[in-house]
Amino acid sequence: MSHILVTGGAGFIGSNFVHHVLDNTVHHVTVLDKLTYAANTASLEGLPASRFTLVQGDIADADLVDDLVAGHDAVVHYAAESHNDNSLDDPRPFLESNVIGTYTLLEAARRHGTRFHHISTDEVYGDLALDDPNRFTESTAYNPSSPYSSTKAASDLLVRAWVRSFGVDATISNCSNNYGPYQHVEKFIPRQITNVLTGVRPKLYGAGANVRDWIHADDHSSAVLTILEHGRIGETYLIGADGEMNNREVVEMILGQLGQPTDAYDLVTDRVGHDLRYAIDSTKLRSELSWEPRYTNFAEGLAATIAWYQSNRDWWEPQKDAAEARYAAQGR
Ligand code: NAD
Ligand code: TDX
Repeated sequence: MSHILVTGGAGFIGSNFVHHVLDNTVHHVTVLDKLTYAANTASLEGLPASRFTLVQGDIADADLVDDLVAGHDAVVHYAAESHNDNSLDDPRPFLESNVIGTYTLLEAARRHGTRFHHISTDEVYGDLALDDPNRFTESTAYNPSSPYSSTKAASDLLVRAWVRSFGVDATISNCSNNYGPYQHVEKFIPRQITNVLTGVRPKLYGAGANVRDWIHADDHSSAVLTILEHGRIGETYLIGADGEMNNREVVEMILGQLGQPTDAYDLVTDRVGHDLRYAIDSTKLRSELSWEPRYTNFAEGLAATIAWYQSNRDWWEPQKDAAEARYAAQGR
């Protein structure tokens, strides 16, 4: 049996991966999480105590990280400051967690010869024109736009350098926009669902024409486990499920599924530097490692996600006022 250290395992995608590993393998999981505003330990309730341990701590704490990495067979690194809007207000925590934190983990993996998988984003590639026939591939040049995406790009480059210079056994995955249960209400889809559930109109940035390539978090987790078990060391794999939609279409679908008029949203001040379109070509992952997404019907996945937010108000209500206060201060 392997012991896997999952950083950021109390966040949206990390907690989904923890459940996925415990449900589908015999591995033991330790979560290392700072428990920032973005974490929710309720996402980890009910896990088997014999196979799961939660450690509260910072991935930039070198002594703690060294101790933990020494006792594990693999590290799967999700921990990050993850929200673009916050990075535009205050970039420093993004540098500390995403860059220094990743560096700290890599040094420990190097010392202990530990398998390392780094979770990253398609945002490192910048954006595409709406009519560009191309999608991002593993060979697309890095061109990040925001403080958030530039720190993720920096962390990817650190991983590549630690593979080449120090022989760390690492892989990288860059995934498109995730949706599903347990996502923080600051993010687009949960913000709009919980707005409608609290009697507030959804807020679209700019004209709502920006395109995101949606993937269910369960599909992201199955892809990461596949890469951890079968990926080639030193390689990058793009993860996506062919889910391109513009933001207006998504808001209209949320409103429609919640029985509201589909034009009952507000257009608000655009995000500065707002990336226009992301689109992933995941051919390498599919052909080399035989991975396929299970959630290929976005409307069905969205309906299940809406149902989850409707029946889990205790999970998200405590975060909602603080998230909306941050948006109000930004005029959004
Ligand atoms: P999230 O904000 O929901 O969770 C991040 C978690 O990391 C939180 O639990 C937080 O407490 C923890 N964390 C932050 N800084 C830490 C530190 N210094 N030490 C220890 N723990 C710390 O984020 P998410 O949406 O689940 O994203 C997880 C990862 O996936 C990130 O690396 C992100 O870049 C990447 N990613 C996200 C998406 C997406 O659509 N959400 C898409 C592609 C990649
Ligand atoms: O209220 C909103 N209105 C709106 O129109 C919010 C919160 C967002 N938007 C737009 C901005 C984006 O075009 O919706 C789109 C999605 O926004 P976010 O949920 O903030 O996601 P994004 O900026 O695309 O980044 C996400 O995907 C890539 C994650 O937050 C990142 O962590 C991941 O790397």
